[in-house]
Amino acid sequence: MLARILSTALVALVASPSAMPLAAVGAPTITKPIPIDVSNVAIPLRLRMKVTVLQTGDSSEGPGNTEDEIYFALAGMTRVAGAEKLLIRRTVRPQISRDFWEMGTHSAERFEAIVFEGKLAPNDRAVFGVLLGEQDNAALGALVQAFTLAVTGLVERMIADYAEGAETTSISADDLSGEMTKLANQMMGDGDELMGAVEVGVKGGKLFVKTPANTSSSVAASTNKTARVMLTGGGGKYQLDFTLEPSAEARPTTTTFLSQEKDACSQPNLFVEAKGGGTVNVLKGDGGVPVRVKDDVFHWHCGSMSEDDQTNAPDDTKLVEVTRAASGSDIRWDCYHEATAVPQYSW
Ligand SMILES: [Ca+2]
Ligand SMILES: [Ca+2]
Ligand SMILES: [Ca+2]
Repeated sequence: MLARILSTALVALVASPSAMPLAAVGAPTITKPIPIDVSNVAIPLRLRMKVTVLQTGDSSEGPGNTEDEIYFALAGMTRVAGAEKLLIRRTVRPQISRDFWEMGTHSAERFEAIVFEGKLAPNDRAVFGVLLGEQDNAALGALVQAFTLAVTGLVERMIADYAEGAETTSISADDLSGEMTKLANQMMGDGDELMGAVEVGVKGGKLFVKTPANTSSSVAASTNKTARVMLTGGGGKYQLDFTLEPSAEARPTTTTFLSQEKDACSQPNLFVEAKGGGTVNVLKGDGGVPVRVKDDVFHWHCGSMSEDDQTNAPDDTKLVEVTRAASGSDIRWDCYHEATAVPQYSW
């Protein structure tokens, strides 16, 4: 982009009669560099979000309920080159095998998502409200107050940050408020819990995060490019890590937990065939050793390589994390689907 602007500027210089007055022809020419306004060049950016569970909310609701059923919802607004746009609400769940991202000690520990990919100049801005939800059957009465306080504060904060320094924003601000209210009403209507809510955005080419009062959320650390937010709603503890980066960087991979499978091997060495050839040796006592497998039917060898066992993991399995008991023969396979994350919004 800069190179194109530069070459255009040079062509303009050569072609401009005023830049080459006739009187100067034949005389030594001194070409002064033309100042180029780079203060508002749009840069292609990506905003990533990583969600990590530290403690599930459902584990406080009784024995046997170890896993949370997590999803996220979001909406936002952009002002790019002076044009305002509402980014309409969406609720994000995996598209395969399960309705929800199950998270906890027996399922996924984390997943990654992309909030947006798009060009932003320093004068542009983008703001998003991100809600982390948990499927539950909670009583509506208890949810209303928590949602109302959190979402009201969040929307006020977002509109203030978005409108700052702008001449007209009222239409988008009203629309955003409507989108966020619809999200909250839908989540409450389903009896789902709000684990946390955060405003995240880009202003002046820099990342910012805010956690208004009553959102059960707090900013643990933040720079112009990264931020960590802790969510403690619904009796749980979740960590959100945001990263603002050039969109030329590789997109993150997001994993979706499918199931746990069990097998047995009493030998010291367990060789698991990996996608693309070779084996990974998993020893007794190893925990969560990742192996990318060729598909849902993958082979493994207990001790002697002449044995050839196979595990029939769920369809769509791309990755297994292998855990072996320190003594005895138990093997646990945590099976995941793996895919490249796609942006929730792009421009
Ligand atoms: Ca819950
Ligand atoms: Ca649960
Ligand atoms: Ca639940």
